[in-house]
Amino acid sequence: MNAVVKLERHGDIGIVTVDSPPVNALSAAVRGGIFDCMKEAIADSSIKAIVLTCGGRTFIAGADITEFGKPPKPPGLQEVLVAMENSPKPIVAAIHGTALGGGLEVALACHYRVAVKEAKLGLPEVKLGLLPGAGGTQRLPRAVGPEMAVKMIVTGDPIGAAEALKSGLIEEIVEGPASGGEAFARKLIAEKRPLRKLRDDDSKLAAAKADISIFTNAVAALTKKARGLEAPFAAADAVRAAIELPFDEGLKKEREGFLKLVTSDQSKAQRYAFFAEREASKIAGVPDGTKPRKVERVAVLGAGTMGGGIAMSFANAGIPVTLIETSDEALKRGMGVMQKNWEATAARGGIPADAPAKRMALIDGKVGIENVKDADLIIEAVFETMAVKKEVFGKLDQFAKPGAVLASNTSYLNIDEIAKETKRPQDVLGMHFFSPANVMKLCEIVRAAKTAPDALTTAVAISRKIAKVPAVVGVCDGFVGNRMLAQRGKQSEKLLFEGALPQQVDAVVTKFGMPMGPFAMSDLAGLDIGWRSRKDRGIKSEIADALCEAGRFGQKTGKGYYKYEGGSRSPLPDPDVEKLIDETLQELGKKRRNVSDDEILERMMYPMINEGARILEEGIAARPSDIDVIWLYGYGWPIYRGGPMYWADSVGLKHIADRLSYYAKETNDPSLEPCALLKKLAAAGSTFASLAAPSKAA
Ligand code: T1G
Repeated sequence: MNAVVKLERHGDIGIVTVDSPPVNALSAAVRGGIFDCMKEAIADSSIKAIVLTCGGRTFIAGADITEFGKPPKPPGLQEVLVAMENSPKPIVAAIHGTALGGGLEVALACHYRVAVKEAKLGLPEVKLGLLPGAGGTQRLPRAVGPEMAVKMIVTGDPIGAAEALKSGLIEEIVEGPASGGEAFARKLIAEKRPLRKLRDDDSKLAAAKADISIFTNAVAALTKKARGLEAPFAAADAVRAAIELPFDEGLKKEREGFLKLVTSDQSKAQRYAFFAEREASKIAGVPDGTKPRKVERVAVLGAGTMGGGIAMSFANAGIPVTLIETSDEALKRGMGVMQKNWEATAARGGIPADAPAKRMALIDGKVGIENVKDADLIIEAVFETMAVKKEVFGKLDQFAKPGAVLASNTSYLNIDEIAKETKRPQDVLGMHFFSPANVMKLCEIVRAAKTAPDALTTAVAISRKIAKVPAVVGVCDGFVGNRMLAQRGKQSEKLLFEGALPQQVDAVVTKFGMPMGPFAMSDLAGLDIGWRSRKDRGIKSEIADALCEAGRFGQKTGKGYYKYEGGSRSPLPDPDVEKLIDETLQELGKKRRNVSDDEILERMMYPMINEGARILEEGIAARPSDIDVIWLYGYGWPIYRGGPMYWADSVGLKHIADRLSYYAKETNDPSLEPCALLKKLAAAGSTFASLAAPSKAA
C-alpha cells in the first residue's frame, strides 16, 4: 500500500487499484505498490482471488518513459511479474483505456484478463526504439499465437477488446473494469478454475515450431517498411526465441535485446520525439488551462485535394462537416473523391466495411459560403492567392457565427494580412495541413499577431482530436517547414549546376532516411508550378526552365528530372536529363565537377538547420523540438534521428557552423554563413537543446 497503489477487500476478493495520473505509468512507486499489495493479498488467507485494476482514464499505459537512462530503482518490473505469475491465487487484470507496453505485460503475467469494450491493448515499444522488455515477447505469442503477436509487436499498433477476446488475449468483455473484474474473479472461485500461467502453455506455438517459415514470412512482410530502424528486427528476433527456446531462455534473449536497444541512439531519439510531440501542444505564452472553445461542427471551404482531405480528417474522428463549394458540380466531384478514398481503404481492411457510408453521412455538402453559419470552426482551403483569401475572409466575417474560429489552410500567405479583412482578427489563425491531408499528421497552427489564446488552444485541441500533431508557428513566408525546405531546394538546384545529378542528390537524401529526395519530390509536385512562378517574378533557373520548355513537368507528364515508364511512379534516371544538364552548363560556360556524397548531405541538411536557427531567433518557432516535430510529422524525417535540430546537436554545432562558413565562401553564397544564434551556440560548445526546458526523455 502506498500513495499510488491500494489494496481493498470485497469479501474474499482482494482489489489492487493503481491510481497514478496521468496514465498509471509503471514508475518505481507504482511497481513497489503493486509488489507490496500483491504480497499482502497472497499472504492473506481470507482472500481467494485478486483483481488488478486502475483508477483514472486508463489501465497501466507502460513503463515510465522518463525513468529510462536513469539508475533503475527497485523493484524491477520482472521481479513484480514473477511474483504475480507464481501467486497460488488467481489474479485477474481488469482493463480499461489503453493497456500498453509494460501495462499489457503486467496483464499477461496475470492468470486471467478481462476488459471493457472500449479498451485497447498493445505493445508499442518499437515506436520508442525498444522491444517489450518485461516478458511481452514471450507471453504474448503464447496468448495469441506467434503470427498475431509479432504483428502487434513489430507494428506497435494496439488491438481493440473485441479482437483481444477473439484471439484469446482476454477472457471476457465486462462492464466497468473493477466490478467486471470482481464478478469474473468470483466466477473463477465458484468454478474452481485452475491457475493459467501463459509461461506454461505452448499450445499456440505448435504450428510455428513445426514450420518456422510461417513466422519468418510474416516478419519479412512486417519489416518491409522498417528501413533503417533497429527495434522492429530485434523485436522479431525476441518473438522467434519464444518459438525456439524454453520460456526462461527466451526471457533472457528478450532482456539482452532490450538492454541493447534502451541505450541505443535510435531509442534515445525516438523517446525524445515522443515527448517533443507532446511538448509542441503546450503553447508558449498562453496561460496553462486556457480553455479551448467548443467545436461540434466544422465547415470546410473548398472540396479540392486539400479541402477534401481536411474534411475526411474530421469525419474520421466523427465530427460533422459542412463542406462548401461554389458549384454543385465541384461539390459532387469533391464528395465523389472522398467516397472513393474511404471505399478503397475499406477494401484494404483499413477501416470497417460500413465506415465509408457512416463517414459520408457526416459530410453535409452545400453550395454557398453562407452555409458556414452553424460551424464552430471554419477552415478555408480555397485557391492559394491573397486576393481570393481576402475575399473569402471578408465574407466569413459576414456569415460566420460569433466566436467561430476562422482558419486558413494557406501554406505560406500572411495571416495578419488575411485577418485584416475581418472585424474579428482575434478569431483568425492558420491551420496548415500537409497533403494528403487525410494521411499526413502534421498541422502547423499559424499564430497571427492578434490571434486570441483560446483560438490557439482550440486549434491545438481539435488537431489532436482528429489524430493530427499540432505545432504552433509564427507568420513568415513558408512558416517553419516549407521555409526550411526552400533552403534545401536552393542547394539542390545549385548542386546540379556544379556537377551532381538528380539521382545522386536524391540517393544521398533517401539513404539518410528521408522518404524521398528533392528532385523526386519536385517531379511529384510538378515542375510547372515553380516555372510559372519564376516567370511571374522574372527569375531564371536554367536547368529547371529547360526541362519545362521540353514539356518535362514531372510525373504528370511522365518525364521531369526522371522518366516514369508504364504509368509507374518510381523515378528512373534519364540520360536525356544528363544531356540537357551538360548542354545547359556548356551554354553557361560552366564545367561539371565531381561532388561527393558527403558534401551533398552537408549541403542538403546544414542550410536547413541554419534556417531553423534563424526561425528560433525570430521567434517563429518557440522551441527547437517544435521544429523537429514539424519535420518528423510533415516531411517524414526519420524518427530514429529525432528531427533536424536534435540531429544537429548530435553532429555538433561547431562543425556545422564551420562547414557552413566553408560552403558560403566555396560557392560564393553569403546566405550560407551561420546565423548569429548558430554562431553563438557553436562558439559556446552548446546545443539547440539548451534553449528549451529540459526534455523529459533521458
Ligand atoms: N511514461 C511517462 N509519461 C507518459 C507515458 C509513459 N509511458 N505515456 C504518457 N505519458 C505522459 C505524456 O508525456 C503526457 O504528459 C501525459 O502522460 C498524457 O499523455 C517495459 C519498456 C497512453 C495513448 O509507449 O501512447 O512499457 O504532457 O498526451 O493523447 O516493455 O500517452 O501531460 O506532462 O499522450 O491521451 C510503452 C505511451 C512504454 C505508451 C495516452 N508505452 N503513451 O494518450 O495523452 S515502454 C507507451 C501513449 C514500456 C516495457 C516497455 C499515450 C496514451 P504531459 P498523452 P493521450
